[in-house]
Amino acid sequence: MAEEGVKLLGFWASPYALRVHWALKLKGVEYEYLEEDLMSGKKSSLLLQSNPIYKKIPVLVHNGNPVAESLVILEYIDETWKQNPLFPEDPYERAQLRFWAKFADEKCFPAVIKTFSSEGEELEKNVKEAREYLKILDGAVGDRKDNQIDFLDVALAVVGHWANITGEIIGMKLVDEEETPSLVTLFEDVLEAAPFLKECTPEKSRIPVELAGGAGDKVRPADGAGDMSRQPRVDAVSVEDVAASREQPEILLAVVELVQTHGAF
Ligand SMILES: N[C@@H](CCC(=O)N[C@@H](CS)C(=O)NCC(=O)O)C(=O)O
Repeated sequence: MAEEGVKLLGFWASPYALRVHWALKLKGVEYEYLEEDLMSGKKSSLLLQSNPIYKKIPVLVHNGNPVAESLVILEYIDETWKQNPLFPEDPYERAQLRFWAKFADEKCFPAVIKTFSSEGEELEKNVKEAREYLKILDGAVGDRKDNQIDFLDVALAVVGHWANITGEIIGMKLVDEEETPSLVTLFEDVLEAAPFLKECTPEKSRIPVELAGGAGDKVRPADGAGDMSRQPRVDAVSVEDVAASREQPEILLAVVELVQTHGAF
C-alpha cells in the first residue's frame, strides 16, 4: 500500500527521477509512480501545475504539496522520513555532500551531455573537459569510507552510470578504472549493497536503445505508460550496437536530438 499522498512524477530513463525512486525505496516509503511521456512532448496537467517554473520531472507530490528538483527532493525525503538517514549528523559533513552533488549537476552532467552534440576536435575537447570534471568528482566519492548508502551515493551513482553509457554511445570513455575508479563502479556498488533498488532501476541496455527509438519516432503512443517494466521498443539491439552508432548515424542523431530537445536523456 502506498503511503497516503506520496506520488512521484517521472520518466523511466531519467537519472534525476531514479535518484528519487532510490531515496524512497531506501527509506521504505511506498509511493505511486506516474510516468510522464516525455517522448511525445505532451506533459500532464499534474506536472505543469506541480512544477510550473521548470516543467520538468521528477516531482514528488506529498499530501498534495509538490516538491521539484531531484536534489531538493532528496533532502525533503530525508527530513520527512527519518529512518535510514541519507545525511550524517555533522553540519560540516552535510555541507560537503551538498557541495559535491551541486558540482555534479552544475559541471559534470552538463559536460557529459555536451559530448553528444560534437564531432572531431570539438568532441575530443568536450570529452577531455568531461573527464577532468569527472576525475575531480571521483576524488569526492573515493574519499568517503562510510558503508551506508547516503545522499551523495544516490546523487552521484547516476552520474557515473550515465557517463558510462554516454561513453559507449560516443565511442570514447568518459569514466574508467584508472582515472575514475570509484565513479565507474558506484552505480553497480549501490545496487549490490541494496539489491531491492533493482526493481525501480531500468536495464542499462534499454536506455540508449529505447531513447533512440523513441526520439526517431515522436508520434509513437505512450504504450505502457506508468509501467517501468514495459518491453523495449527495439528488440535485440544491445548497447554495443548503439556504440557502433558512429556507423549508424540515425541512432546517434536520434539520441543527440533527444538530448538537445530535453537538455538531458
Ligand atoms: N535539475 C533537474 C533536472 C531535471 C530534468 O532535466 N528532467 C528532464 C528529464 S531527465 C525533463 O523533465 N525534461 C523535460 C523537458 O525539459 O521538457 C533535477 O535535478 O530534477
